[in-house]
Amino acid sequence: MSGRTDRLLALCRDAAAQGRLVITGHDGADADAALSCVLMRELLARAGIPAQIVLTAPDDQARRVLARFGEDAEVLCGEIRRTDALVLCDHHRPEHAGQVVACVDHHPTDYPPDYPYVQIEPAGACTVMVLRLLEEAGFASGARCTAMAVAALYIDTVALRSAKLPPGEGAWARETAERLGMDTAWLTREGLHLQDMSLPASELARMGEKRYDFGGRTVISTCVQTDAMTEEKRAAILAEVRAALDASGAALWVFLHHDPVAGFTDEVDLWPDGRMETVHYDFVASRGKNVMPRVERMMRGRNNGTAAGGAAERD
Ligand SMILES: [Mn+2]
Repeated sequence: MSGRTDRLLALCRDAAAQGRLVITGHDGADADAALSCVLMRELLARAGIPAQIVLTAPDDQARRVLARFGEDAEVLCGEIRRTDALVLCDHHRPEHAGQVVACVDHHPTDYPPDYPYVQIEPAGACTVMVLRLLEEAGFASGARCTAMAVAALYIDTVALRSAKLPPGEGAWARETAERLGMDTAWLTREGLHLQDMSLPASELARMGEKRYDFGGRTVISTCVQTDAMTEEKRAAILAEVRAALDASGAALWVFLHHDPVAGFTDEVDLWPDGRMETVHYDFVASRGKNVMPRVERMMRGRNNGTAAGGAAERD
């Protein structure tokens, strides 16, 4: 048992003694959010702490991946109550009422939250962080938990291609997948998550949607992974993003186009005043590691509510 797992488990034990302890991922839970909740439930269960997973609107991929591991997404869905104590996985800003006891996350921020237990570290997948906590707490992680962490890693890092993958984690994932006889072709397909570009632009514009609150300003981000973007399609998608931004009242919309085959990311920032700025990365950028920390600094760094600014404010 390490100092931090002692502390985490003691906090969770206290919270569970006083009411319902809920483990949750971000809204529109992706595979990593869902799997990290499953491993967190495992950690707490091994320590004899009752807790329940509550997911909100898990995406299709999360549902598929959960099913592969014998977990029914429907059973894990529900509503978070004001009186719940919360353990946040794969995010660090609560999206629902409730008292946050702990967060375990791999989205770096210059503005960490102030909960009794905060663990935000660079990692390819949050599920890997929770796997390490299981091991640190002295519980054998077992093939099933390890396989869930490997699957989350493939899926959360564009099949081990994303810049957020720390050194060594890709090799660990490949070796472990091999050792456990996992279906790496399936993992790679899920990880690349190449979008069906025949979908309407209005749908492509909303893929992978996440909302952020940066000091009271709402930022929305969506992303498409494809090796088949055309100029025409891109213009149509950006027109839909522009319309969605206008309807949303958000302060900024960050649209990401990842091409995992050619190995680049284009970030398009759309502002309510009509400006549009593109940042090109000559690698598959990570929304959590490369994009949003800079956007957060940019949004929080503004000292008044005007929409002015842009390139000069960026670092
Ligand atoms: Mn994640």
